[in-house]
Amino acid sequence: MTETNTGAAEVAAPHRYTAAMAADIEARWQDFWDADGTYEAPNPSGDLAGDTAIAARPKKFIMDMFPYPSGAGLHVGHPLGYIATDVYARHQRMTGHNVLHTLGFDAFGLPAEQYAVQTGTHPRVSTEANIENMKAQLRRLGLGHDKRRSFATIDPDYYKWTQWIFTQIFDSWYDHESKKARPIADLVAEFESGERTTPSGSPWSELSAVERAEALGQYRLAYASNAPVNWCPGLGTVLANEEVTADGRSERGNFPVFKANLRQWNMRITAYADRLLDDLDALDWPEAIKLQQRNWIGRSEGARVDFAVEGHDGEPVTVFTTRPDTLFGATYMVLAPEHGLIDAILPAEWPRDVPQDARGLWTGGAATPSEAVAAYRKQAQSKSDVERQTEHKDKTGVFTGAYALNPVTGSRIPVFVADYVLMGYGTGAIMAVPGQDERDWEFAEAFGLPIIRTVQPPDGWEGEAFTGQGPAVNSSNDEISLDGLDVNEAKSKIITWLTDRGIGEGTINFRLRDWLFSRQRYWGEPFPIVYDEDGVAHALPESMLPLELPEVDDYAPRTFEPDDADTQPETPLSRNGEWVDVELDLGRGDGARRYRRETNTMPNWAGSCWYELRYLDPHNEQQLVDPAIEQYWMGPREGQPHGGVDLYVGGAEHAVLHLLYARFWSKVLFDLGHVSSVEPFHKLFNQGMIQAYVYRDSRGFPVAAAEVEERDGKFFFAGEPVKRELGKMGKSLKNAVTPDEIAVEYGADTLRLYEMAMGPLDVSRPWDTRAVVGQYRLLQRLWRNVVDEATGEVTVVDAEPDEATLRALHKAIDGVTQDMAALRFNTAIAKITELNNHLTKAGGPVARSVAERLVLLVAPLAPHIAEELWHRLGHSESVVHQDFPVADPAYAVDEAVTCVVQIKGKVKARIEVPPSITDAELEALAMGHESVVAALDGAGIRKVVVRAPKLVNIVTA
Ligand code: ANZ
Repeated sequence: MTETNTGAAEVAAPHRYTAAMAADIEARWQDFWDADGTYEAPNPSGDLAGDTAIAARPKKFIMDMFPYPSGAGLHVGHPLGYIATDVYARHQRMTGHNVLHTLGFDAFGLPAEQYAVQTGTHPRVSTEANIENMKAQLRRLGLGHDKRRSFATIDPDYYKWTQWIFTQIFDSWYDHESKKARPIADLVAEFESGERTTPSGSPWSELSAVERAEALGQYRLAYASNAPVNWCPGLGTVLANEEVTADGRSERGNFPVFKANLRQWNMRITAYADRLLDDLDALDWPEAIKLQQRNWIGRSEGARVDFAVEGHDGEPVTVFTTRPDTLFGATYMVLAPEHGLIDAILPAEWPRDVPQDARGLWTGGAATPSEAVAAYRKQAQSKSDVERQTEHKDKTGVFTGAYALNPVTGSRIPVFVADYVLMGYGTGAIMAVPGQDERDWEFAEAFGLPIIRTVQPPDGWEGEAFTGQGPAVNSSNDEISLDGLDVNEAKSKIITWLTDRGIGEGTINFRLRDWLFSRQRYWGEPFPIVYDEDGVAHALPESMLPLELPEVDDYAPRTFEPDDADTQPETPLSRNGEWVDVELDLGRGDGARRYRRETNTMPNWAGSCWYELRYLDPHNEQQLVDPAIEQYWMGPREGQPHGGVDLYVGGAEHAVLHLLYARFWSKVLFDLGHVSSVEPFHKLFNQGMIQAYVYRDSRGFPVAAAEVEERDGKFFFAGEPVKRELGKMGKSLKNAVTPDEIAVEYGADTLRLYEMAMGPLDVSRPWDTRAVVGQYRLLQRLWRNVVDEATGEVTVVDAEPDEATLRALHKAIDGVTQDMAALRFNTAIAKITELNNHLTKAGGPVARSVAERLVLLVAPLAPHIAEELWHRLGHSESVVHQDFPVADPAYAVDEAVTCVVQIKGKVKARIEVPPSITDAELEALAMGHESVVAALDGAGIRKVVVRAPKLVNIVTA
């Protein structure tokens, strides 16, 4: 406890702003705001319609990335973004906007399920308790949320609509001609009429129900397929790529992970790759995040080229290459170990021409090609994609015994299987050009394969691939020559040549993969899918939603011997026979039938893919969201051509997956006509992290940070010196600080101010409990400028402020206004502090007009004390909906500053300039000044150094 806020001083000043007084003020106003519905934003219609005058204002939809309700509760790092959006939202309310700001909970997730497995407590019970705890913590911060709009993703009337969206996605397909999703019924109609041929070529009428389902499955935006997935027997579940470490083990538990073919649900997000890329341009997002999304989508322009396989009349092997210009240098081929054509091209025996010296390496010591490939596949199965692609790792592979023909040189080139080629990218097969590709070079060196350069490297370039630009060499035959062309010219020439001969074409390839959507878990949304006797999947009609999770005793996935790759997952839901096997009438005209439910659950991402929409119309039972309400809050408008939330704040760790998935769902819903916004989030802002000091003793163990003492810049714990470093905040590092303890010690307003004052919002900053008191003192001085600490009387006077005070006031208003709009809350606080100090120093009572405007300036940042002072100043309406003060330009501009212009260090001119002048403006002004022009007298200028607003230094040649 610090002594500043308790003790003797209070007796002398019974009306001083102290922690106890802050606690009283804060609790009182929080109760008032709740009872009054102060933060309720009216909808234009529906059950949340309210004050029509407010609904007629321009809207602002301000949103946080909603939290997972963890059992550990909040530490002071968590609310940084929530406070920031709250300050911004309050400022927007005070500048004439109808502001929607609320917060829900992303509440499905693994921790609650694991806790259930350990303790038997139902995940719903522990999750709801955590939500209540977090709500109480958040309420103490005075966040101005419209509580009517809050929900958790585990609420059945929320996940009803998550399931409904799934059925919409399932029942649609992507029409690449009109470039949008359309109802699957349209596709059926095209198949029926013959306008579109079925994948098998047979007329639709002749297909069985199963064949029809298979045909549609190739088009549906949500489809089940047998795909190679990361199967982790030790955890009993399939994992996303992100959950697998670089050395092929589970991030959690460190168990081996295997590639296994399992039947899983997928979302065809790849259909939207182009639109997901293109629409980024109009979004107001940090460039770094846009770049990460672009890289993740990974658009590559290149070509597909067919290679015939010697002695094999079947399909050729098609490769994807970004460098078709290097085709003359393709001296071998590689197929991914999982490639479907391998078995068809394997000869029964090793050919005679396997080079003698490399025989052991090429054949892996196996008696036949099929044995060699089988052994190699087994070995490759246990590696992750990342591991397989690691550069400069020893390249492994085996010869298939087959040869392909290079279509331009006619050479026989050996076909290898090697794990540096991935099945999930391009066609899973490459033409290898060691002369121009580093990985191919390494492989060719290891296996003694020929290397032909097809791009001229610079002089002296030896011993490695040349991946740069240069003229083509060694690239002619009787029909075509690329020699001398640069890379781009050569690419387009060879693509035309290949296309004319029907053995290749230009294509675009994306790194983006379809989204694996099944999880073998209990605590997630059940799929609204049932299978009939033929195994055909059907979506449940809306009337059967929500499909609620069954009550179960056993939440655990079945785990297996960690090394047993041949096992199959058993989902917790599959053990509930009564829930799984059901008789239903799906309304398809065939009456009640027996079905089996899908027993996977949706991944954690599902609930956060559309939650912005539910905030708009949270109680709608008929529709996902009323279109008029959606249009009002989310619809496109000037400067926001794709519509979306006006400000979305959250951590940069969600740069890709959450944001990409949400964008994808948004586009599907738009295509199907359910929403008017194409994009969910127009402006995105990533807040920095609050870091914390970790103190370690001589053994390196963290000690309780709260008990560390500082003496002369050194740190001591229980008398022993400890070392300080910067790290994460959390229980394990013994440095977690909760908002509750800071609120008890100083009040929530001080906490809010401190968090906002720590630095620019997007920069990470270290928490320092000792520094919090600085903001507490600011509030005490603010209080003292309005209230007499001894009597509690308001001291302001109805007098005209002096000129200097007017200047200080309007400069502050002007600066704070700009800072608020730009989320620069730290500098806004600095300006408020300056104004407040000016008033303190001036002494004597403060003019009412100044005090009131100061309180309004503070209101977004420290709403409780502002509300209290506002009422004490005699107002009966809440400060929350007052107009933000407007600066009077006559007082807001600073007086001029004198700028000195020097030439070769000698002063040649003095110019009066505004203090806000930019370097460029100042340089132009100086260079045009008549004394400067005269002094230069046409001399050559070597350099101009500008330090706005005070100095311009011209260096002549
Ligand atoms: C021949 C070639 C010559 C290539 C050359 C590169 C340089 P990006 O840019 O990432 O799209 N590739 C294609 N499919 C692959 C797969 N499934 N696994 C591993 N590598 C694969 O990379 C495309 C290039 O990566 C392709 O172009 C192919 O190698 C390789 F001088 O083909 B290239």
